Amino acid sequence: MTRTALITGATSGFGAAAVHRFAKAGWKVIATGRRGERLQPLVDTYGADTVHAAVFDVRDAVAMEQALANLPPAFAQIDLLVNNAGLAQGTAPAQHATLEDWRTMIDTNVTALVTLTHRLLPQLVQRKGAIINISSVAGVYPYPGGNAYGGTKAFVSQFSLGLRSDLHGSGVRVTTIEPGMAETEFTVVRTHGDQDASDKLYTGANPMTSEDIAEQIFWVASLPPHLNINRLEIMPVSQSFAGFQVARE
Ligand code: NDP
Ligand code: 8X3
Repeated sequence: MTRTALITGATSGFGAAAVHRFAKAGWKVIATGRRGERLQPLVDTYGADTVHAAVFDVRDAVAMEQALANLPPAFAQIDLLVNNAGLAQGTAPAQHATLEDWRTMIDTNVTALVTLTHRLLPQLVQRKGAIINISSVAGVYPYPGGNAYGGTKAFVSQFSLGLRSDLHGSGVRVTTIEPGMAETEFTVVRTHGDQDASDKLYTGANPMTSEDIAEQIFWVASLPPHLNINRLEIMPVSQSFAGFQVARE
């Protein structure tokens, strides 16, 4: 039977690559994001029977509800929710960060994610579906300038484990994927549009690609139904850990 995935943040990066991966494998996909002009080519490529574009800002609960209430019947039964839409804003230390950036990250990475999850949980339970939440290594390992971004991703990881616990016995699977450095529009967004900073970060680093992460999302979703990957941390070989720091007088 054809299964249906709802993938947020499908206009770019991991989300767009995941739409391709799932659509090519025969899934129906609801692709969401604000930039509708980037979703339409996905519909054109795979056909309106395979990809449905739902254009909304995940922070707008009313628009989200309208999009879900107006799904075509063929897309209304969702088996997999991929909570991928998200962003970092700023790299400044906390004492120099803007409250606006922090709120944008919390509204997008946390509030929107729990709103959509809460909305879809009843049907995911009914269909013994699955949830894949895109967190980050930033939610596990602190680094300078990670402050609120890392906090939002720590929430995503712990929320996912909590869901797993509450959904015990329901057959619903919950996975957190925690990627390290991957080249997408992430750093251009984080730096408020600094393409040079993004290029410098990734040049020579052999970072992961969107397709690398899409493949992991697809693998997790394709496992036999008795298996649950709780969390999957994945980095490029070129990235690892640095030590603690000590400030001396
Ligand atoms: P991109 O910037 O390439 O993609 C982000 C996606 O999120 C876009 O499709 C964007 O769509 C969507 N999005 C952001 N804000 C909103 C909003 N308010 N409403 C609707 N959609 C929104 O970045 P990535 O693909 O790298 O990021 C995907 C996820 O992976 C994020 O949660 C990110 O935190 C996480 N991540 C990224 C890593 C990396 O190194 N790249 C590593 C670890 C985690 P649009 O702007 O069109 O609305
Ligand atoms: C993005 C990965 O290492 O830039 O979540 O924080 S990192």
